[in-house]
Amino acid sequence: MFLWGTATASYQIEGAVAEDGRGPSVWDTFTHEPGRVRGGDTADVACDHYHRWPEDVALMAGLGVNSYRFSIAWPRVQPHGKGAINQAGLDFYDRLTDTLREKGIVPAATLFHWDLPQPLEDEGGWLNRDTSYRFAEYAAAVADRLADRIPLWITLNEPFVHMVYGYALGTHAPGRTLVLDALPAAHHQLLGHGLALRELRARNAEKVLITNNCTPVWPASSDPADLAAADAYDVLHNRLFNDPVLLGTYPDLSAYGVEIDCVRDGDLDLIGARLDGLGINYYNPTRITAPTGEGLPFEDAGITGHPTTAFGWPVVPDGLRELLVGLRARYGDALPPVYVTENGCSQPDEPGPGGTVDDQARIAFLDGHIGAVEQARAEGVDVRGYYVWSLLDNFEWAEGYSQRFGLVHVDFATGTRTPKASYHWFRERISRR
Ligand code: GBH
Repeated sequence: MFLWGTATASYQIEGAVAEDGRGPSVWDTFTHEPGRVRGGDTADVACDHYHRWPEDVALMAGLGVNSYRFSIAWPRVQPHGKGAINQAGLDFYDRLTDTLREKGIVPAATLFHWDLPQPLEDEGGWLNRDTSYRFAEYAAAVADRLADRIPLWITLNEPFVHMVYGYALGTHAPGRTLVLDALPAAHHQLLGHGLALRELRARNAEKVLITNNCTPVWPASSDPADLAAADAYDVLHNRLFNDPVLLGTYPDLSAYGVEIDCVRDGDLDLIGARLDGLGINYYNPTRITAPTGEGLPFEDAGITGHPTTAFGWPVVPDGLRELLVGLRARYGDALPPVYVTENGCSQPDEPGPGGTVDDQARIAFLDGHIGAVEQARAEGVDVRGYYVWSLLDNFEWAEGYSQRFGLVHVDFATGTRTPKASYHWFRERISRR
């Protein structure tokens, strides 16, 4: 069964940040620091999904999706990031899981979508190897409770983005600006993935994936310097995360004057253990040129000549086909079935007269990208699912509530949900298959 779904993440939709024993996460800390998030927005309430989840499940049932990808908030399950398990936190996901199943919607749970318990950050966060072991302990507790009813598990969401924005550039929590010294955050996340994978297997989880955000890399010209820069970017963005989980090796970084010096014996065996699928999030390709100054071995050249989203990201549906076919070409039989665990766009959606949201640009975006998935399948790539980011307009990290990605509009003053035109379009689109 091909999975058609929508995706969300705990911190972006739940709110209720201090309820039923939830502890603080790095994102609670970050959003409450001045100047971090546009407009000073926080996710203290967000979509209030923690209270309105029955309405949100009903919206998905009305949409006709057969799967839902959500994330579990570690600080609800383990408020201190270690030690005692907070059963009230797990109860929330238990109820959600059962209700989804009653409606015929396959739950797909992500264990880490960036909301690290603050007490672990206080001990170094993902720069500290101990966090990998803490993550496995948390994964085991969640699986003890839910592995019998959740068939699809995603250990980490986009470790690249979490490393780069959270630890290298500081535009996301925890706000560190270590540039290339952020690399241990990559290895420790991946080690956490490998250790959690082992715990999930021990508890008979049906399918385990990791979700990497991948981008096709376009050299700005055929000049050898641009080609070399594009290759360097591909290594850092894509291969640094895909190679270890699919091949059990890291790409060679020595040409760029860096190394991952925290790898210990046995780590890559854990990280490279067999996966049941690779989750990929696709938003857009990246065009790369040779650097003009010292520092990083590449520069983003920007993409012109394509429509853009409200965020300014280029809309290139064929990039998704290119990415999928490229993964198959690079990894061959080492590539497990692929699930597109996120794809979508922000648009300036506001209700028009009569209260409807006529988001034709989102419809065009989704139509093009679903077409690209079908082409990739026709070209031999085993794609098993497609999840729209997102079900609801939600808290878009450093952009606060200013970027709307939902099939369903949310009025953040009242919490009112209004399905957009794209919601009705997607229902039609998936019922036709
Ligand atoms: C995902 O990250 C996250 O998983 C999700 O939580 C988030 O809400 C969603 O996407 C939307 O942002 O500068 O034009 O080259 C996406 C990671 C990183 C993808 C930035 C697009 C830059 C586009 N994104 N990237 S551009």
